[in-house]
This record gives sequence, structure tokens and C-alpha cells, in this order.
Amino acid sequence: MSSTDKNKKGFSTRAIHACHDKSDPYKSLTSPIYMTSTFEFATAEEGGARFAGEEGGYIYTRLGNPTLNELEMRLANLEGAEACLTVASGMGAITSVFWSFVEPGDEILVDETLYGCTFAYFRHGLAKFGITVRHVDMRNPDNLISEISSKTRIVYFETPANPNMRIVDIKAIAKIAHNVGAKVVVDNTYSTPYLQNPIVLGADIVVHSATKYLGGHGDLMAGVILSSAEDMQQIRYVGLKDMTGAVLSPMNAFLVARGLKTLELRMDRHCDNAEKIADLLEASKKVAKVYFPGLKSFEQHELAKAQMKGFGGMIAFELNGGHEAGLKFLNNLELCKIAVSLGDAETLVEHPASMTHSPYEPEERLKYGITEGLVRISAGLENAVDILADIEQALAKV
Ligand code: 7XF
Repeated sequence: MSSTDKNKKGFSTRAIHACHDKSDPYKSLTSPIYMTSTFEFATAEEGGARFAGEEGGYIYTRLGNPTLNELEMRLANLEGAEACLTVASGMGAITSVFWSFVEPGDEILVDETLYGCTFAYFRHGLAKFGITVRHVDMRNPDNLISEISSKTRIVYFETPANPNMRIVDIKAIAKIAHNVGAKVVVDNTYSTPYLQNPIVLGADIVVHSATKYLGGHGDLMAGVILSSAEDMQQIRYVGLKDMTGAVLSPMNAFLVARGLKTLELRMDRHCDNAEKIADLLEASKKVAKVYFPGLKSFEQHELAKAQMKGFGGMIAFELNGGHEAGLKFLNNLELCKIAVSLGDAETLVEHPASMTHSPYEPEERLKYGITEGLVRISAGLENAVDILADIEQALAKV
């Protein structure tokens, strides 16, 4: 199967079988893990030819590895992208993309609500090297029209955004960005390729933290980049090879490939559990506001419905008692874990203002809708009745 025959088979079928490397002489059902840093050349001339790009074949795992390659082909198939690169973490994916395409004097436009370390990379990383970073509320594409210019190299956003679930219209933003020749980069971590395909909707590059749903079991760190074959040349051989060196371990590539086999099953369960949690929270007198794209009361419900196949497993909410009530809620949970990260089998609950989004200044959090009392839930795979009972008893103690 090539990585472009996206619509030929169902999602799970492709997540299990697409681009299976048939070269193993023993016909092992699961592909072998090529746990090696380097590859032997038959002759000195062969080594030289590979380095010169005159001959195919593996050289060194930072430049490519069969275990990583098989996973990359499969992920490209699932996202509907020409090319894929797997890296050591979600931050490795984001930084490898930006270091590949920006130069001092360039400008990038990024959404207001971003994962905290992504925000920190823009603010303290890129800005230090002469790149202007400006925040735009991308919920309304008109805001981008008034900010974008020929200096804009990249437009970047998450949808749904971590942690407050803001949705961005991928098609509308891509049209505006492409008018000035800017690239559109979307962090698709919350949705996974099962629920949303930004490249199919017009984005140029997609990044994932595969630490989350793609791995799915809270036992690895990994990142994914998807783009055109042309952009990937630059990202692989400049961004990854020379700038970040954020190479994925073949062992972790194997674990991500194992996670992918159950991605559709798991996402369906995450989505169902999240919907039930959101309904429970919305009905509670203790809760001031729930942010979940599947709720009819959610401001951007219609856009989410049009753009996503399902509403995902993430929920954010505010208690009437604000910050203090939020911490009390967390401390009274028994089954659900107080932990950052998301997309695991366990239901994980965290407080963005003091944890994942602490790199923002308090005033910026307030301005961008990351309130001090916001609580974030990653719905796990447990039985819904047990999750709901735990949330209910913790709410009762607030
Ligand atoms: O480098 P990582 O694999 O941890 O991925 C970074 C990352 C990138 N994009 C999004 C949308 C993310 O949520 C993340 C990581 N977020 C975790 C969280 O929000 O809980 C990190 C825990 S501090």
C-alpha cells in the first residue's frame, strides 16, 4: 500500500495494515524493531554514494530507520499526507518544523491559546532569534486578515486548543494564509487523524504529540510531523538532522505502531466517556461553565461538527468557586488521577493555570481565556459509570 491510497480501506484497517514492511524473511506478524544507531555499508563507495544521495539505503538512525519508516508511511496514510517524520516528542516536532522554515526578520502569527511549552518556545525561543511572534484570536478568521502580511511565514494553531477547547476553522485560515504565501501548521494532537485531517482541509503541515492518543498508554514520548514530500526534505534534513536532533527511538516507534492498531476503538470510547462527563458537569449546580465541543451550548459547536468526525476526549470546566474550588475538586478525586498529559487509558485531571499553562503570564492567561479556576479532564477508557461516580463524589465535596 502506498501512503496516498487514503480512502481505499477503513481507518482501523489502515491503522493496522497500511504500508506493512514485507521484507522480514521470517514473516513475523509484527514488524521487527531495528534497534540500531548505524547501518553497515558493503563498500566505502556505497557509503559515499548514500551520503551523496546518489543511492538509496539507510545510513544512520538520525537520518532514517526501517522501524521509523514503516510507522511514518502508515501515519501519512492515516492523515492523508504525502510524507511523515516521527520524532522524539511533540515539542521535538514543533521545534523541528519552525527551525526548518523561519529566519531572523520573519514574522509568525500564532493563536492565543496554545499548549504552555509551545507558547514558551515562541516567546523565549524563536523571539530571541529575531523572529516576531504575534498572537491572534483565530476563532474569527477576520482577525487574521487584519494581521497577516507578506512578512508572515507561518500561521500556527491548535484545534481544539489546549486547554480551553477553542476551535479554529482550518479551511478559512488556510485560504487567508495562502493568499500571502504563508504556511499553515496545525497541532492535531487533541483530534488525532481519526477525528480530523487538517491537511485534507488545506493545512500545509500537521504536528502531533504522539505521547498522547497515538501512543495511547502513557508509556512513551513521541512526536509526528506530516507535510508535502518537498517540505519534509527540509524538515528531515535540516530541522531534525541539523537543528534539533530530536530522533525517535525505534523502541518507541514500535510502541506507537502498537498503539495505532487500537486508535479507532480507543477514540470512540474516549469520545463517549467525554460526552457523558460533559453532560454530568453541565447539569451540576457546582459548575459555572463547561467547554466541550459536543455540547449544544458550546459556542463553536457547529464548526466542530463540520470539521471533526467526533468531539474528542478532552473537557474543560470552571467551578462556581473558582481556583480554590478547582483544587479542592482535584484533591477529592479517588479513581481519576491528578496528572498532566492526556489520551491515556486513565482519566487524568489537571489545573492548567498552575500546571500545563504556567509558562503564560497570569494577565495573558486571563486575556486568552485560560482562567485561574479552569479544570481540564482527559476522559480515560474506564467504565463511564465509575468515572462519573468519582466526579460526582468529588463535586459533592466542593
Ligand atoms: O513534547 P510532548 O510530547 O509532551 O508534546 C507537547 C505538546 C504539543 N502539543 C500539544 C497540544 C500538547 O498538549 C503537548 C503536550 N501537552 C501535555 C499536556 O497538555 O498535558 C504536556 C504535559 S506538561
